[in-house]
Amino acid sequence: MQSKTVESALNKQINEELQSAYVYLGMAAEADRLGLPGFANWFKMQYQEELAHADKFFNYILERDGEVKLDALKAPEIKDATPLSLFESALAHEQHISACIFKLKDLARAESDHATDVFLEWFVTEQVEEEANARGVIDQLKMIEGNKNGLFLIDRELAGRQAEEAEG
Ligand code: OFO
Repeated sequence: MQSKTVESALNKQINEELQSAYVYLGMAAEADRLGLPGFANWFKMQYQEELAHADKFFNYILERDGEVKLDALKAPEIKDATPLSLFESALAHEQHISACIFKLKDLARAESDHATDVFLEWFVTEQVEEEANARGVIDQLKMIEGNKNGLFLIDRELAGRQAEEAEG
């Protein structure tokens, strides 16, 4: 049985992951509004990946004989979006999630919760990839400096992201 402090922090992380999903769903809608179906696809896949992350925490709490407590979500705030601002927000969001995971890991160690410490390893690695993915698209968008042909090509590339890749 894990400590109640760790359990409560894991429950908070379910909310963070579901909030991430909600943010990406909002970004998918915004990308569609901007006429970028490939971007919308990428954010929709990311939305699904975040749901899978929330599910991992959900299942883990139950596996440890804990109690899942779900909390309310906030509406995503996306204003005056551009292709670049969407991905800059995605990167900032992932950096926030990385900080949450590191804090959780510190807590698990402080509580001598070895199982949770090991469970969180996957997320540490995943966050490196999530930040790198967003950064990669930001680099491409900066390179084209708003050129429409370039944007068309990036949109086509992002349209290729498949659900399998998003399983996480
Ligand atoms: Fe984006 O990795 Fe979960 O939140």
